[in-house]
Amino acid sequence: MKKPVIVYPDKRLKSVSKEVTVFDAALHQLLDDMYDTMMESNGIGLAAIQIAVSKRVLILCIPDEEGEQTHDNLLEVINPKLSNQQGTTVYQEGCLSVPNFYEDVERYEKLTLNYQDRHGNEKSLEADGLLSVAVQHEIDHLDGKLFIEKLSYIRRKKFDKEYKKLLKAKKKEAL
Ligand code: QAP
Ligand code: CO
Repeated sequence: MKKPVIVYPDKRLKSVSKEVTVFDAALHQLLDDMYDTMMESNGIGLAAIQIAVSKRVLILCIPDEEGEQTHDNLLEVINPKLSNQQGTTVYQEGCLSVPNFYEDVERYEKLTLNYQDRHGNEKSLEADGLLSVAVQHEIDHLDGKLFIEKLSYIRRKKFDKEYKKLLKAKKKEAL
């Protein structure tokens, strides 16, 4: 089932998520709810804290060459650990918890991801390109960090201004 996505400046987005120790039906339900929420919100990645669950769980579904998001490309990542980070790359990022704002962010170009799947099995993969960027963006959520914190001073000022304007417009709409 689709869940509400919490948005900046909600303080829960700053919390550090806890390791998963039990791989049960409740965890599988969480992963399924995250999938429904991500797909219905037109996202390519989602961390559990974005639906207010403080666990080290994230999902990714990177579109293929035709721009299609297929269930075969769904990656369910639990208790992730990064290593072998190499190079730098810049990508224009967005976030379901920071709606309608996109800005260039610098990340590692390549990395190795170790994680557990929904059954607790240990997995490992090498990532580059958009997958690498998305993994880093989502792991930041588990550590209570948002991509806007990585912007230069001048770009952060631009964000503060634009986002305030957006929140004001939304409040008006709600009246
Ligand atoms: C994180 O972000 C990401 O503002 C996933 O109105 C972003 O799925 C990883 C979205 C870029 C790598 C590169 C944002 C949808 C989706 C919005 C998302 C919006 C509608 C963001
Ligand atoms: Co995000």
